[in-house]
Amino acid sequence: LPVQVGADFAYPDVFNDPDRDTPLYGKFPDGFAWGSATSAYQVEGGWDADGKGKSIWDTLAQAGGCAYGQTGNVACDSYNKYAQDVQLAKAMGLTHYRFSISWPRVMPDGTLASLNEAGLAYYEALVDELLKENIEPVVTLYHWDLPQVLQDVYGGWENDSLVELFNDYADVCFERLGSKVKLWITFNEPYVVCWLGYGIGVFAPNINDPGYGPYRAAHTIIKSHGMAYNTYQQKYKAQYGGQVSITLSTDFGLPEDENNPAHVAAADRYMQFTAGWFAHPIFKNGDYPDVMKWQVGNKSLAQGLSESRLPVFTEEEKQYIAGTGDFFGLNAYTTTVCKDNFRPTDPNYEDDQDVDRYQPDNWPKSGSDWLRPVPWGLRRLLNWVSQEYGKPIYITENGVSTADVAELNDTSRQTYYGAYINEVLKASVLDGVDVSGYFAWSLMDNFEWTSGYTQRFGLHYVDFEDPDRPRTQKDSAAFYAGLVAYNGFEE
Ligand code: LGS
Repeated sequence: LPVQVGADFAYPDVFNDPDRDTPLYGKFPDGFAWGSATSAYQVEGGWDADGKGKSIWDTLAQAGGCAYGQTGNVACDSYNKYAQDVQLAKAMGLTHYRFSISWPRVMPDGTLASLNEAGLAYYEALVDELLKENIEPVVTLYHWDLPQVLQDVYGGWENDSLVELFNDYADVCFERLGSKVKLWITFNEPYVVCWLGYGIGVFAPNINDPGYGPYRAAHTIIKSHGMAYNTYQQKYKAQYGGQVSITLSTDFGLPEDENNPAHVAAADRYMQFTAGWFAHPIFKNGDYPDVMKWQVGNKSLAQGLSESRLPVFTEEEKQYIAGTGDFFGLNAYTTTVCKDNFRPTDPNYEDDQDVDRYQPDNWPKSGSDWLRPVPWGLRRLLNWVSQEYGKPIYITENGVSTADVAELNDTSRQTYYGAYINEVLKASVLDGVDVSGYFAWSLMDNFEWTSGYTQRFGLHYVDFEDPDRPRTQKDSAAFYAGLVAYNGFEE
């Protein structure tokens, strides 16, 4: 397949990017990490196997909360088929594989007292299988599947008790897998956890409290991340020398009018409220972005409250949170147009940002409503992240869905990967952004949360009707393998 860069996506000319359709040929830096990613609940199945406890996603899905009443009870059955998954990764020549550990598989009730050796053994076997094939494991500790008991007893992430409980869990994972795993991610996309889970209530644990829930949950998550990072530094760093960080998600915020400073500020504000919420404390000074303190603080006062709805870190907390990321894990899929809509006294908790956001109707589409392919947005986002935080960046997820049909000749996915990865190359080579690696979402079709199996993101097709869950390579997997083999784009 020829290298198709942006040209296949017919964009309106309004958002002017001079070299967006010009391919760049060449290689990524030596040692660039080429991976793909999955997460426990989305692929493992085995929801109650060998002593695993229930997670908040088991609860949501089993109660019928996902499309067509579908669940991750079996999913891709990776709990039994992990060796096959490793072979898929190997066949593509991947250097890295990112997966997550299910907390309730390792600790069914979320606490050390319930430690489940069978659960740990599964991850030890997966890691050994990867290392046997010379593929580096990248482990996410929390990809959304909180032990249900911690939701029932403590109310989940809104409760400060989870800081130490998460630290106990992380400590066990570091201790048991640390000699073999060198790249650790504490949390996947806390923005989604906090906003969708505790704000608008569409994801587990389905709490609808936009004014307070997200800010409280984020506060606990940031402290939990900081404590786990410090635990690694104190107990394991000298011996194992690994890196620990967090994966954050944001769309690129594109100002509706780049010559209008109010819209430029709105686009920045949008990225501060999504990525900066966590990145500012962790990579900068241990505290929230000023713009969030202003927006959430002033809003609160205008709403007649006596104090800001944004919780406050103590000086001691700020100190242990600042500088707790060895790299920036970035999940990025699309771009959102941002327009200033400053409403300082608006009592509507649903929009503390004062940013109107939309994606124009004439942008290209995918199998997901929210995902419009905008390759050049990723280059600009990488530049923004690099300028803001100055850390090496791993793109820990990027990819595209297609509708739920058995399509192996997935040309749109090949176009997407070609175009997006070429923009990563431009950011790396032309702009000097320090990009350390790229992970395609996903290794295979899997359980897409509340969308169930209706959106397929995989490089491999999975037949969910067949009890064996057979995997079949899509053409995009071969295309991606070509980029991996050359370490870039061959002219
Ligand atoms: O599968 C998830 C992918 C696909 O789309 C993965 O588990 C996540 O880490 C990541 O969030 N992923 C993803 N992100 C886009 C989320 C958009 C949510 C829009 C929801 C509208 C109600």
